[in-house]
Amino acid sequence: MAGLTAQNLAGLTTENRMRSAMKKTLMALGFITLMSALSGSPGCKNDSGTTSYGTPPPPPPASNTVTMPGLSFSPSTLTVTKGTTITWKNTDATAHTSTSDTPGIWDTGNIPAGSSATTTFNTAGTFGFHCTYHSAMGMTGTITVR
Ligand SMILES: [Cu+2]
Repeated sequence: MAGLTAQNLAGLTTENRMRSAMKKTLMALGFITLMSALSGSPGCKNDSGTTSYGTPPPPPPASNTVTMPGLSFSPSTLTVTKGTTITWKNTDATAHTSTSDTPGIWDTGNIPAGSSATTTFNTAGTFGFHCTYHSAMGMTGTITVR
């Protein structure tokens, strides 16, 4: 236990010294690059995994599915990060669409029952959407991209 602690402290000191010297570079290259550099260097193997510092990289864009049960979107309100691809999965017994309220942003066109379509959201904003067949029946939603 004591030996392990000493080793960890030594590792931490080494990391901190290295961090000071390379701070700007590390900040530019990011955490992933640091991790791969450490794991790619056998001499530094004791250092990898003993400490965690800095801001983790943002999570990769999520893949989200919106289903269409009973003349509705589920979820009807969602927030995603830029770059997210939404799969519109028609789980209903009738055809639907996912169409932006503002014309021309996106429109899946007809999605037959049991089929899917995808839309990738690369622009931040809040977008209302609807099914062109059933918007009057409340088949609407809102997606926030940030
Ligand atoms: Cu519909």
